Amino acid sequence: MTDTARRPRPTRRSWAEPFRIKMVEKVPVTTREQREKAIREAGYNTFLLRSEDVYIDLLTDSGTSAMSDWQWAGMMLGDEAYAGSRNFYHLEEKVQQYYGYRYVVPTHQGRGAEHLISRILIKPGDVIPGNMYFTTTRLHQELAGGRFVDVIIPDAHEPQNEHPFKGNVDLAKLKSVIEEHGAKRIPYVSIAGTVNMAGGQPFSLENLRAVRELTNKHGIRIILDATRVVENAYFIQQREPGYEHRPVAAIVKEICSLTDGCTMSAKKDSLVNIGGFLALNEQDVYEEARNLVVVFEGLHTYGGMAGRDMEAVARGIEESMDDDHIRARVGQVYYLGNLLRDWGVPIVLPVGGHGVFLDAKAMLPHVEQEHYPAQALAAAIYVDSGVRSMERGTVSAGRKKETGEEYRPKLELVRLTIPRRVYTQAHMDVVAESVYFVHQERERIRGLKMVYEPRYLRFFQARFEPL
Ligand code: PLI
Repeated sequence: MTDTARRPRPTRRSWAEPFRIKMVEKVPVTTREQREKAIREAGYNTFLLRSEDVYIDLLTDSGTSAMSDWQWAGMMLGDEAYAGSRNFYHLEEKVQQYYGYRYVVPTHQGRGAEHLISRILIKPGDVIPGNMYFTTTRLHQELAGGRFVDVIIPDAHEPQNEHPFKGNVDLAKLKSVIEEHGAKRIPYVSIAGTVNMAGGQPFSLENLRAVRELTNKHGIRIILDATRVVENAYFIQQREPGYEHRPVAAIVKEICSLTDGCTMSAKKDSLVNIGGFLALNEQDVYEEARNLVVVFEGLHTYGGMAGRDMEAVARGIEESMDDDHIRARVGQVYYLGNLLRDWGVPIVLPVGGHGVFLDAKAMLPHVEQEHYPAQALAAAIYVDSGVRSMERGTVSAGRKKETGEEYRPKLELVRLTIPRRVYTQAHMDVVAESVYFVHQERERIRGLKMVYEPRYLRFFQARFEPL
């Protein structure tokens, strides 16, 4: 649209972000030729691009948020004592206040917490049911000798299915997993807020309550992946009858009260660049975590974070629970998602909490799944506009632990992940237009072959060549 283009007169009132910008960072502008060279050198993997070659970075919402002036002010109050930092006690207080768990063990980020809880609770041969896998979570469960079993409702695997709570657990499936393996082989059920690999889809409180009732009967714990639980709570407020007038913070507390502990990557909901924690209610599990954190992360009052980082997390937790903040955060994701949906680009519906997920299978039916259509699509979008996205399909799913075969997930997606408080509506317009034009020319996109495959979490470092 040019400066002189006319817009139709308004028929509604808009909302705007509950903040204003007081510092900016220049973003690199590149030519198509430069981008073609950059993606070739990166082995057609957007993780291997240099950020200097990226215009709008929608690789992830993890650790990419803009901190507030209040968080930055907190950074200056870092107490860098090796032991007993006051920032740890502030963090502990905020986790107890907002999430409601009794005990807090800080970790450098989410996977540090996943490592600890997997090591403590999982014995070789155990089975961990969950509402769809997440890459690092499943890997730590497997490294501890366990096996992940997916018990999410089947609707979650269908991109066009508009079920409002696609993150729900299929209770019949969970029941049959318990019957088949016995409660003794199930150390916990793993429940994630706004399920990442399903497209950022929430569970309902009604469903979580039913899971709690069933697990209580069998004496099985629930461990929550609280990484994006505030976004999940926002969807409950918007969609679940009876919650429309509850503050998001109250809904988060209610969710957590139905679980026995959580792992947390503070790099998402909590608006920081680094940090995480494990929170628990059981004293003996906590004691073991406090023992192990010293081995793998750092002393139990810093767990791999600087004092200043813990202060930023403590303050970020409080900011993340604000209803105006979360409405604007998810609202921006919806702005992008609605544009793409209206322009006929196939995306996962409903639009998720942290990103818009393109359905690469629907977009590139001419590319076989074994030739990684989502990986190829992410590379094509980058070349078109310098917008960096991420594959969430076959490459991310990896190989089966038992047979070494590649998983063939039903969902073959490209994630346009929106960092919190970072980009403007104009950035979203540029992204949507790029995806639209790539969609128009989709028949030109060819598949890829993998020429280098790392052993763990291969999507981060794998390299490809065009077919
Ligand atoms: O990246 P970490 O280690 O702080 O957190 C791991 C992690 C755990 N659970 C979930 C649901 C995640 O999304 C997650 C990390 N996600 C990343 C890095 C992402 O780009 O989605």
